Amino acid sequence: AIIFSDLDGTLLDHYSYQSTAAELTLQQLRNANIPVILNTSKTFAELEVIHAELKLDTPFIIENGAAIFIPINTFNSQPEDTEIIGNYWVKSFSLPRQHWLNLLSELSAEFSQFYRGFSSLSVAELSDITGLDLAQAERAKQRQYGEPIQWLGDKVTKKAFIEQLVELGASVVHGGRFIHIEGFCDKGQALIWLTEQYREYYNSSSVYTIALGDGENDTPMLEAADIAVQIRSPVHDFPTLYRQYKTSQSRLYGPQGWAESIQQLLAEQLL
Ligand code: 2M8
Ligand code: MG
Ligand code: MG
Repeated sequence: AIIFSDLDGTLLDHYSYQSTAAELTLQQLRNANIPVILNTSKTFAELEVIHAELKLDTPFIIENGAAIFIPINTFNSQPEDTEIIGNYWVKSFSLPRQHWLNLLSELSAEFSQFYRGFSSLSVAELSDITGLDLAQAERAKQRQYGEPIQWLGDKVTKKAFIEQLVELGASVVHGGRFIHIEGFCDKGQALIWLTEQYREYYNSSSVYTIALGDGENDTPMLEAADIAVQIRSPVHDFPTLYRQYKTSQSRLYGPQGWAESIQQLLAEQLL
C-alpha cells in the first residue's frame, strides 16, 4: 500500500503544528517500507523542512496538488512530463501564482475590502493568524502556484466572490483557515498520477492507496483513494464524501486520530 496524508489538522495538530502523537506510528511505517506521501496545501519551502523533520525520503505534493516533487532516483527512470529542479523530478499541474494574483486584482473592487491574501500579509501578520513561528510563516509565504486568502466578509458576499473567480477559470478550495485560489489541480489528481508511477515501478496493478485528511481540500484525494480515512477536526465537521470503497472516521483529533487510524488498518491487516 501507499499512504497519502494531509498535514495541517491531520498529521500536524491544528493549533500547535506538532506531529508528536503520530511519530511512533510513522516509525513503524518506515520500518515496514510503506511509503508515506505528504499531500498538502503547504509550499515547497515548508515541505523541505517538514519532510526532513519527519525523516521521510518519499515524493511529496505541494499547494493542493499543484506540483509533485519526486526525489531523483525514487523510480528507475525519470517519469514522463517531469522537469528536473534541484534534486527532484517535478510534475506540475497548475499555472504559476502570478496568473492567479492577476486574476484576483481584476475582480470587481467591491470584494477587495473583504479579504487579505498571503501576498499582502506581512510575515508577522501571517504568524499571528496561523500560530506558525516567523520562520515557518516566511516559508508559507513562498508560494509558487496559488494564493490563499483570509476571508473577512459575510457568507453571501463570499459566495458571490467565489462565483466570479470560478467564472474566470480559478479553482477555489477551503483549507482549515484559508480559501485557496489556484488552477485546476487538486490533491486527488496528484494522487492518481503518482500512484500510476508506483504501479509502473513495482510493475504491479495491485498497488492500492490509503488517504488521510481532515479538510474540504482533501475530499478529491479521499475520493480517489481505495481507503479513505477522515481525521476529526477540532474546528469543523467531517466534509461529505461521495465515492468510497472503504471510509472510516477517526475518534481522536489530528495526529492522535492519524495514529489511531493507521494502527486500526495495521490490526485489520490492510497495510
Ligand atoms: C495554509 O494551509 C491551511 C491548510 O489547511 C489552510 O488553508 O488553513 C497553507 O497555505 C500553508 O502554507 C500554511 O502553512 C498553513 C498554516 O496554517 O495555512
Ligand atoms: Mg488539513
Ligand atoms: Mg492541507
